[in-house]
Amino acid sequence: LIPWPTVDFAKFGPIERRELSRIKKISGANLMRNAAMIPAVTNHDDADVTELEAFRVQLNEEHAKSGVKVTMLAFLVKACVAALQKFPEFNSSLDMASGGDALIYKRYWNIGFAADTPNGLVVPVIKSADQKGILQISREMAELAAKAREGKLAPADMSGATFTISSLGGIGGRYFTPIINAPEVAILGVCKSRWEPVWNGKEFTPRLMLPLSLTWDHRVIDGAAAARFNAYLAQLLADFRRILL
Ligand code: CAO
Repeated sequence: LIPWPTVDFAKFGPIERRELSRIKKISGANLMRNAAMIPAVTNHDDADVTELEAFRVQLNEEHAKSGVKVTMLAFLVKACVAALQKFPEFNSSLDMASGGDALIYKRYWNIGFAADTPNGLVVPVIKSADQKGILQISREMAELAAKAREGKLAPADMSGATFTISSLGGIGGRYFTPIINAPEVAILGVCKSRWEPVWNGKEFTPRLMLPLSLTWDHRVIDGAAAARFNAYLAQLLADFRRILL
């Protein structure tokens, strides 16, 4: 590689130098390794969450006094666990002890979620998400996100993830290409849902569509499997009863 350009910016105008936060220094090195070393591809899709959003609003009305806010992210965690169970290679890691010649399939489902904090990005983990309900996941997420903002996450809160979700749904955007959190082999990026006219065979109807972006490690996963994973995830989000099948 040719050397990084060094420019004396002060020659062109006033400047100010600020040290990167500790979190940014650590995550930057990890992101650079993961972006450079993983042959990553991203598939984009949309999920019809019209009914799910209505259900979420209804749940929040029913639990208004409990102090728990049910979020779309909690449903995504549960739907991802079901998709990871159906497509187990997405919940695996390359066995680097053997030079990457085998896959280690994890029979536990711990879901990391990217949390934005004043000091940078951290990824707390919902442990054993397969064994938890939507209300418990929502409660734990709120607690972990609060700890993250206060800089109080312990290393154990941020370790052991088998898959990560990065949601920009509360902020905006359409699609993005998240970087895989090694040694995981895939990550789901989620953006803000919006009302769109969708053709139902007879007419256009207004549907709430959630943009999904799945980035996957091409050493482990093929494009067809990624498209199936996204399609299944979208099916679950469109009709959450399917999670029982
Ligand atoms: N579509 C539309 N609206 C959405 C949505 C979606 N996909 N996801 C959340 N929202 C809404 C919520 O319903 C909420 O609305 P109300 O305040 O009206 O109820 C609002 O957006 C804010 O949501 P939130 O951000 O507080 O909650 P969350 O569960 O969606 O996210 C957390 C929690 C911790 C993930 C989030 O605060 C955060 O840090 N996001 C940034 C993650 C990030 O930086 N990712 C990029 C990593 S790569 O650099």
